[in-house]
Amino acid sequence: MRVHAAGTILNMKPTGGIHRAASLAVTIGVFLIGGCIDSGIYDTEEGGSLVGKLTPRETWKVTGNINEPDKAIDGNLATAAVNVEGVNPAWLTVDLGKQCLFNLAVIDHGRNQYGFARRIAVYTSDDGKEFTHRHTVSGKRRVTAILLPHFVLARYVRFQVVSPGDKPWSIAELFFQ
Ligand SMILES: [Ca+2]
Repeated sequence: MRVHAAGTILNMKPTGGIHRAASLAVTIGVFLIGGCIDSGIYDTEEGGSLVGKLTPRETWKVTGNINEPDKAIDGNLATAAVNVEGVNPAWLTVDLGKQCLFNLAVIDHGRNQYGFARRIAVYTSDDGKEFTHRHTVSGKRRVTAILLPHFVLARYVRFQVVSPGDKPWSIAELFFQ
């Protein structure tokens, strides 16, 4: 029994070490690539947002077929990019300025709390031309948080309405982590 117990311990030690090393490597990788910039997640200067930052919002660019797409990234929750009636499918693409690793995208609908799409799809791209579908989820009142099934390394993120909601799609601000 003693030998067996000792063997178990000996077997466990290297495994644990490998796991710790792998975990450390992932942590370092996420820190170096994923953050793009090092920032506190609970940053009161960002209006108390619970979501971290990838690249400075001021460096982002946005395009889309909805009204005033710039309002989706102006750092002001009181302003919003709003879908024009009859535009279908509505979409919005954010250029983060450089490739970042992330697995969470958040659409804050701001004052138009019912301005969520019934179904919303997320695509990503490295060059802004070829996009890959990453996930489709149901929109939510007030805030639609989209947790991607896998981490994605990408520079461009496109949100596209699959099924419109009762109110015009409204994006007060976008967040990524
Ligand atoms: Ca805004």
